[in-house]
Amino acid sequence: MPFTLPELPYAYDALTPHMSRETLEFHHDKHHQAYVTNGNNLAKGTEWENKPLEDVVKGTFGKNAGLFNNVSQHYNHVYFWKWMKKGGGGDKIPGRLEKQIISDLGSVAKMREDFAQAGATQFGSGWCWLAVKDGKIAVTKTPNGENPLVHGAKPILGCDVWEHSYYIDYRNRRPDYLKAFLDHLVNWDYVAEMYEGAMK
Ligand code: MN3
Repeated sequence: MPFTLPELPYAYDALTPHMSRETLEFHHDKHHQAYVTNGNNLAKGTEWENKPLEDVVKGTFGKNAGLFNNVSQHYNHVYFWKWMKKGGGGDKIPGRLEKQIISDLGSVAKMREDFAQAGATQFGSGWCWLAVKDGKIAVTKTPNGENPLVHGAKPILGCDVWEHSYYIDYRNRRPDYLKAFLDHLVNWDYVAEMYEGAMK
């Protein structure tokens, strides 16, 4: 199957005022669509055509920059939409995940602080993450379209800090966007689901 653009799991205005309809229209319909279109065009006629997304991300890293950048961004955005929901965010984290965050990162407050710091200090475009590696949860950041998969980890939460993700709503105030993401948008139930999957 070629890569396809998934529908948003909520209405375009569901995340206002923290992420506007205009941002989601541009970010999902234009930017994510472009990664899908370019990924399919670049995979065509290669060994990667119609291969599972995760295999293409891992297999092209460091080998085929053009294809990797597009498919990795496709992967990142497929999950990014699901990592948010209306009325999300805050400190209510499902039990097992909360316990491991406290055990590996000190506290929920420290995790939030480190995650926001990683996003704010990612120079230029990129992502900040919670990822599981060797059974432990870590906060990381990556440039451009890179993600924890290519570093032997499994992403369970990521925030897009490319300017296209926040400039319409926050202009240059990336830290305010990260705070709104953590306070009002994160779908912790879905993060917990990915965490359980990553621990198997
Ligand atoms: Mn993006």
